Amino acid sequence: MIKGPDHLTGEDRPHLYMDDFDSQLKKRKMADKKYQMDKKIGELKYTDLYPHDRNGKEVSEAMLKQLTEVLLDFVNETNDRKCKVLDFHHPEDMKKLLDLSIPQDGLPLQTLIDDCARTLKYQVRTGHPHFFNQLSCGLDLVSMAGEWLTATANTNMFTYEIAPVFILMESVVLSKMREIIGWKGGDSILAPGGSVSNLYAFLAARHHMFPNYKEKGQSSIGAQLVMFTSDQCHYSVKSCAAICGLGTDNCVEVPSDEHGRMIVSELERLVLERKSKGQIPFFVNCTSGTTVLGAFDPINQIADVCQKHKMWLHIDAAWGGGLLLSKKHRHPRFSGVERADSVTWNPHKLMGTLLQCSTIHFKIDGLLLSCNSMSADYLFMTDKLYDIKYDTGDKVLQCGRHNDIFKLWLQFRAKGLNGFEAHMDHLMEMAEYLVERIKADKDKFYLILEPECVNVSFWYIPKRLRNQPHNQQRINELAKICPIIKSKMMEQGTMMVGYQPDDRRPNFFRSIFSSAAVQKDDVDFLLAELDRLGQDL
Ligand code: ABU
Repeated sequence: MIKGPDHLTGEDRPHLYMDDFDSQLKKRKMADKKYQMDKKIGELKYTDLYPHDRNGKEVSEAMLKQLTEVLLDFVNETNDRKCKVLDFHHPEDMKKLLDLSIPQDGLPLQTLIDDCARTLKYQVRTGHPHFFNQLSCGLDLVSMAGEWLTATANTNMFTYEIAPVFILMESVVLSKMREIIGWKGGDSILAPGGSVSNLYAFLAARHHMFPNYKEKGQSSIGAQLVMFTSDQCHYSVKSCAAICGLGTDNCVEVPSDEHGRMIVSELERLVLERKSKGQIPFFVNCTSGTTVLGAFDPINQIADVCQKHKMWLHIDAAWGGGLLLSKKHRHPRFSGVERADSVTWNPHKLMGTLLQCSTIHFKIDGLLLSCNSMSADYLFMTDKLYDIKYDTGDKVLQCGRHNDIFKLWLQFRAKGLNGFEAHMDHLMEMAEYLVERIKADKDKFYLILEPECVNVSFWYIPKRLRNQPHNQQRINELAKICPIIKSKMMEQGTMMVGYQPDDRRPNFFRSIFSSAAVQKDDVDFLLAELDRLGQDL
């Protein structure tokens, strides 16, 4: 019988490359020594830094230069294929390797540097070429440089008054993204993640259809609002229904086909069904790049239904949005995208912008402001010395807003549109290469479906299950193996690739290509490593 990871305890755990706990502790001390500052400076405290000490230039610079060494080592290790992707420890062991306590009196500068070094030592290297685990992978150095600058500038994005350059950058970049979508004009904003971007779309759609909702609430609608999305959509779409008063029963899941794409005839059938009950279908979410299978719903067909029934068309392209930048891959996936009323697009996914960087775009200008504006007197005064349309903070739900634009603008400057296009084409090429290798090694791997995006879904087949009919019994066995291989790769630290079940099948691997670091030899490594870890299971 195959044991799941819950049963793998103590000596059962694979320790092939793992050091024992004592040697980890020794290594921790070595790591502390590596970043030794001048002893006299290391013994000083935060009060010797700017701004506490007006003459703190020398000490401040010494500390930040030492920190830079820590960060650069992490960058080098991330890009070194001989380094592990992670140094995994169970939470209780990890607590012993770290000092997480909050002291009564502040600690010396050397201890802070040691804390930083130790933090990165045990952090998963998500930019490592063997990290295939998440939709957001990679460590784009230009974007990282942007994030360093952003942290140093430390401003809030609510007004032009305190973020003049960043606010203008936001306007230029978002306008270019709308142009890429295919719109003239419109409006956009950066949001804290794709889920919140989808929420903005929902709120704008309701506001557009029921402008009195903002003041009068539910009574201005009078009947049950209903929204529609495919059964493969991101869960945040359903959460809009939960938090905006519809209830999840009124977020109708439209069945998808075997590729994971919405069945549009079912959408229309379900819209008519709800209409016949006196309800108001008002919003359709069309996913461009589903989280697990990477499927693209057919935009033009969905847009026709929306037009016929006067519903708002939102496209959740949080994941697939980057492919808008590729002439080769944009069509047919995004054919009809310009017909949408709103589009979510996360540069922190396919475009490799550092986390987080999520955008939401609207075809109609002015809607964001009229929907969300609260005109707080203390921030958004109307008698300022500059054009107050640049006080973008009044368009958003939150007050304080992190600067997520500079790292994206700098990336656009570095890559240009052509560089981003080449990046998209490279990611797709890596996914195509994995598919080709899987098909060429049918004995050991089983491709679940031809991917439309950079999500490659497959099973690994251990020796004992090779040359057997691919029936439900074998699928169930292959599914049990996924978490075991995953636990081995994490404990040995050699690689990370995700697995999950979906509504059609039990556990399978989903490999993601969204890191510029990945080359063909890394794809070869992925397959060889799965085989090394799994062949005898
Ligand atoms: N929708 C959030 C991303 C999920 C993932 O990285 O797999």
